[in-house]
Amino acid sequence: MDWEAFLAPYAQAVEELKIKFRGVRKQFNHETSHSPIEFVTGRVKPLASILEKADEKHISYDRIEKDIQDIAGIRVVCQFVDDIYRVVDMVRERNDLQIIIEKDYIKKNKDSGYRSFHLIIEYPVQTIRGEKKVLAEIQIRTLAMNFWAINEHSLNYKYKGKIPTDVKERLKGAAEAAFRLDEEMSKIKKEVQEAQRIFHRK
Ligand code: 0O2
Ligand code: 0O2
Repeated sequence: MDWEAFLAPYAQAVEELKIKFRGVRKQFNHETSHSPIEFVTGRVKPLASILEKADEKHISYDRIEKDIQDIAGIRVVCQFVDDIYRVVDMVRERNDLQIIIEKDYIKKNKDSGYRSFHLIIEYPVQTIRGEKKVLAEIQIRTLAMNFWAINEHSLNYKYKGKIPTDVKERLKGAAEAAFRLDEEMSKIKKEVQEAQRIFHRK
């Protein structure tokens, strides 16, 4: 199996999608007072992680491109929870990609405490042998959700996926605290906007 050739269209998709979503942020910043996008990152899943996931989930090599849907990953980080749904609506309207699956882990968080909105999309990449459609995962989350997820991810790495029960419980507590912070910030934002409207009327 020529893995380098297999991964090339995914790398192309990640680069293109990063440019496109960073372009959206730039346009919002230029034309409005608030961009729903704070920053955008992306990565191609390392080959070792792809093979590990295939092994764990009993996915044969010829099924990897269908069954591992986050080989290409884009992450869109927002300030507020509302912004996440604005970004989701925007992605739904785009005609350069197609949404295959939507997973709302914000309304219903994962057992770990993880929250984010995931979109699995199909994205067409132009290659020298014509168009190749690849699957990609877009993770959309707030800064607070991101802070939690990157910390939990590095603990998972440290404990090789077997986080001790007491640490797990504290992480769940921290996830709730992060969510309360998001809710509180949203309330403050609305009050500030309301105050500004009243001020302008006067
Ligand atoms: P780990 O342990 O895998 O998290 P840029 O210069 O900004 O265009 P750059 O700096 O090469 O691109 O990378 P970027 O996009 O900032 O990503 C850096 C880290 O974020 C990587 O972590 C990625 O794993 C992680 N990451 C970014 N976007 C995604 C995503 O959409 N999905 C997933 N799963 N991870 C993402 P490290 O440093 O490799 O470590
Ligand atoms: P990495 O290192 O980010 O690439 P599964 O992966 O079996 O749980 P599924 O359906 O393949 O389930 O995907 P899911 O759970 O919708 O989303 C997969 C990705 O979401 C993960 O990729 C993580 O990036 C992120 N994610 C999901 N759950 C958690 C969690 O509890 N904590 C953190 N920190 N991230 C999570 P990978 O491949 O697991 O890893």
